[in-house]
Amino acid sequence: MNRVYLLTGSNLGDRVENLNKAAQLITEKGGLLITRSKFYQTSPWGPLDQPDYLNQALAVDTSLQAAALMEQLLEIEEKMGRIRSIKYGPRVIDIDILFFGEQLIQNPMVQVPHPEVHNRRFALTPLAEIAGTFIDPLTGNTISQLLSDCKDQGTVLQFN
Ligand code: PH2
Ligand code: MG
Ligand code: MG
Repeated sequence: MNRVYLLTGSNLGDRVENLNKAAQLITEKGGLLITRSKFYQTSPWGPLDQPDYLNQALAVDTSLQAAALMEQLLEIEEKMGRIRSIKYGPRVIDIDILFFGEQLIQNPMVQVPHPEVHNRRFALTPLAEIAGTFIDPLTGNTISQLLSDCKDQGTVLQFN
């Protein structure tokens, strides 16, 4: 069993409904949902001419290996109507694996820790809410430390 940290994001359609639906499908197909952060409204990273995102971090316990979990997540994205077009462009749903236990994995299918997690406030803020003391196996720093060191100027606001 591994504790994994996921980030969901949506900036098209009913964003709350999309993140809720993704969380439900993740529990059905990925593993046991342990915690969800609040929703955060975040300014788009990448092309700025797209709507703000809602992002949420999730802690999940899974018995799947990383590649198998990734396959399930991609299926959920497809089922929810994600069309892959513009890089970093708008999307109904995106589900990223931020951390997969303490594992370090670098292959074309799966990269954990997520190669950009250290540079993205929209990922670190929700993650710090649910796992501030988790230690990044790459740097040895806690998530809270990564967040205070993060240079990303993007806006991240709690969403009610
Ligand atoms: N995801 C992206 C590109 N840009 N910006 C924010 N704020 N949140 C995201 O989840 C996000 C993004 C590509 O995965
Ligand atoms: Mg992403
Ligand atoms: Mg993705």
